[in-house]
Amino acid sequence: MDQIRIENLEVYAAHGVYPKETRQGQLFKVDVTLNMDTGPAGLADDLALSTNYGEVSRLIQRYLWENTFSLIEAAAEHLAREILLSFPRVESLALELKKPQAPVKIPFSNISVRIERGWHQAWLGIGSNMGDRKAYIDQALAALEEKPEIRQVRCSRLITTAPYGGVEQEDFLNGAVGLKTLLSPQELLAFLQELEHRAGRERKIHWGPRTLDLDILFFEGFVSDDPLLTVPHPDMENRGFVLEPLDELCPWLRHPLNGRSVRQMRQELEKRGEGAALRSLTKNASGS
Ligand code: A4P
Ligand code: MG
Repeated sequence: MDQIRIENLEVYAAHGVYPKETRQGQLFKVDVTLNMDTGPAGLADDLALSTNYGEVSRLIQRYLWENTFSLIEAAAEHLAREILLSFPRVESLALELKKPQAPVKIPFSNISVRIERGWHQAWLGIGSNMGDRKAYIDQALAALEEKPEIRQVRCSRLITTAPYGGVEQEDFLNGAVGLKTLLSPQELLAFLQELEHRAGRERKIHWGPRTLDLDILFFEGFVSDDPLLTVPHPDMENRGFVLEPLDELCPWLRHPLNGRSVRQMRQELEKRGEGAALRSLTKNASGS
């Protein structure tokens, strides 16, 4: 990807663990590489289509001056997020925060922290089978849209599906959601659980009825078998209620573990006659 780079930007700030550092402040230097498509701005020779490196520099100076952190890790983390939130054309960045006057009693030329952060593509499953199902789903979508660290939220059509998994319960309304986020997979899960909680969800029966269920199906290249956060979401190849909506958004997406695309997984499921778990497909799925 194209890059805009700022090197050795000098700012005065007061980050540090020792009282003297936060009282007096010291010199910091910042390198930042902004990854973005500079093509449109380059072709049109138009700053409005690019990211203004002067504005980025001033944001860095202001942010590091106005906020005080003990650790340069924290200063870098928060600064990176601030830049990504403020300059929407930047897809990802590398940021190095240098502390050349750090209080170390041995000669050194530099001490720094370097991090890489950016927007990640995630795919969610969304479902409800209690109360006003459509309203619960719409509220969750609105909350996702409102979260600054989430953007480009796109929801598939909602479909009515028969319950999967052997628990006798009402039909579900299911959909899939694509979004970009600055959150880590764990932070995204915590936010989804907060939305489930806001929808009054109670965890009584495993696989049982719920006002709102939000699952992380895929999160960019992330793979985890931690029971608290398993990604890709297990068992999706057997679930028509996951694959059919997902197929509408990203048929080409490959499962990183089994190597099959969403379209292939859906077709294989339907060949086994199990896609028929889907009872009806509704464009404007109505409420409960
Ligand atoms: N967890 C682990 N990985 C993830 C992940 N990728 N995304 C953990 C979200 N959560 C994840 O989930 C239990 C635990 O899973 C959480 O604490 C989280 O840390 P839960 O939502 O409390 O319980 P659950 O939803 O009852 O269990 P589970 O295993 O998540 O069930 P599923 O897979 O969500 O399936 N039939 C139809 N037609 N439509 C449905 O939507 N949904 C289910 C539930 C069953 N049958 C269905 C449907
Ligand atoms: Mg769940």
